[in-house]
Amino acid sequence: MRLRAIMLAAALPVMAHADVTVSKPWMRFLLPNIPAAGYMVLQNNGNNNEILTGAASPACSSLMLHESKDESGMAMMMDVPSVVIPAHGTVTFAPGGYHLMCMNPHMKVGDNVPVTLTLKSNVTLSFSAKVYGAVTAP
Ligand SMILES: [Cu+2]
Repeated sequence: MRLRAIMLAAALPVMAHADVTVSKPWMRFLLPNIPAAGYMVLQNNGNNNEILTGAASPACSSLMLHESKDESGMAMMMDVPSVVIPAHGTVTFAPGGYHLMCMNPHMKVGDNVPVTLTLKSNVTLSFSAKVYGAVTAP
């Protein structure tokens, strides 16, 4: 029974821990010398705010929390130290907004890249993100 439970868990594309779930994870990869970007939806089903504080992937030399902003017509991108996932709320990482920035990406289109997110509560969320190219996106 125990083995069966483990196999079922491994078959799920997205893992849930604590009260936060990750859905629709994907990466956009262009070229090895251009940072790749990671996107997903974080949902907090709990009664308390959760705070995303970091991300990591073996496919990236570092994986940072970034936010794109449009400042008077200029597309800007900045590091963000943390992202609040409000109680009973969602935060969407999507092109033009929050994203994971993958430095020195080691991946190719079609790969499934392991990603781990860390919450301030020390909970980690591990999942795999499918890699898409410039044109194709889910
Ligand atoms: Cu960025």
